[in-house]
Amino acid sequence: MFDYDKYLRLNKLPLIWCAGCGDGIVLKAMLRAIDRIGLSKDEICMVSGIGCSSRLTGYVDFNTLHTTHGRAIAFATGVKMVKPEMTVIVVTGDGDATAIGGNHYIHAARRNIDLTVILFNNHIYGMTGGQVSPTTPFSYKASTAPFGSVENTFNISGLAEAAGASFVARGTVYDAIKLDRLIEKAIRKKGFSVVEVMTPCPTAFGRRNRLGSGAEMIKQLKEASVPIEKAVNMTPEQLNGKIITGILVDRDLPEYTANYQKLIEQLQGKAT
Ligand SMILES: Cc1ncc(C[n+]2csc(CCOP(=O)(O)OP(=O)(O)O)c2C)c(N)n1
Ligand code: SF4
Repeated sequence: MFDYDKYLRLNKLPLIWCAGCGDGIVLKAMLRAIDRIGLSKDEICMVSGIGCSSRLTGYVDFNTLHTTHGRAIAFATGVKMVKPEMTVIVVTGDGDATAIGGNHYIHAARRNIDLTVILFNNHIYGMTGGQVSPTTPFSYKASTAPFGSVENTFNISGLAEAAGASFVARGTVYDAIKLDRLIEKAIRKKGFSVVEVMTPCPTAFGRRNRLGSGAEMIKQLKEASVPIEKAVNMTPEQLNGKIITGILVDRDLPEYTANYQKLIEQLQGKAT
C-alpha cells in the first residue's frame, strides 16, 4: 500500500474539500508521481494561488508557498530563477491560472521556464461559491450566469501549446492511474509543463447544473473522455463535447533558466 502519510502534514487534516470533490484524487496522483521520480521533500517547492485547489499546498510536507490569487506562476518563476536546481510545481485552479492569472500563464509558457503546472479544471470558481470562470462551458449555469453562460470557453491546453510550452497533457480524476503517469512525465520534462486535470466540483458547479453527485460527475468524465490516440481519427463533430486525454504536446525547446545561466556565464567570461 502506498504510504501517502509520509508526504502529508497530518496536523493540517481534516481537508477542507467537500465530499465528492476531485481535488483529493489529484493530490494523491501527484504524491505517487513524486514518489516514483524519487525526489526528496527538500528538492521540491510547491506553489499555489488562492482557491479550493490551491489549498493543497497546506497539506503537503514540501517547501510550500500559498500565494495570492492568480499569482502562483509569478511566485514560482521567482523561486525557479533563484533556485534553478529545485523542482517547482504549481498547483492552481482554472480561475486562478486562466482568469486573473492568465497573463502569467501565457508568458511562463512563452519563456518555457521549467515549471510544472497542475491545473485543476472544475469549470468554476469553487471557493467563492460558483462564479463563471473562463472554462465554464457555454450555456452552463453559474452564480453570475443564472440563465447560462454566454461566453465561449477557453481551451487552456491549446493556449499553453500556442504560447510555447514544452509539455501539455490532459487527464481526469476518473483515470487516476493514468493521471499520475502524466504528472510524472510533466515533472520530468525540462521546460514549461502543464497537466490540465478535469475534476468535479459537485458543490458549486454540479449542483447548479444538475449533474449529480461527485461520483456521478466522475462517471460523466469517464464517458466523455477520448484518448488522443483515438481522437486523431475522429471528426470535429464526433469530438464535440468530448475530453481529449493524454499527452497533447511533448517537444524540446530552449528553456528559460538554462538560457539565463548561459548568459551569466558569457558575461562572466566563462563560456566555452
Ligand atoms: C485579487 C483577488 N480577487 C478575488 C479573490 C477571491 N477569490 C478567491 S478564490 C477565487 C476563485 C478560485 O477559483 P479557481 O481558481 O477556479 O479555484 P477552485 O476554488 O475552483 O479550485 C476567487 C475569485 C481573491 N482572493 N483575490
Ligand atoms: S466547492 Fe467545489 S472545488 Fe471547492 S472543495 Fe467543494 S467541491 Fe471541491
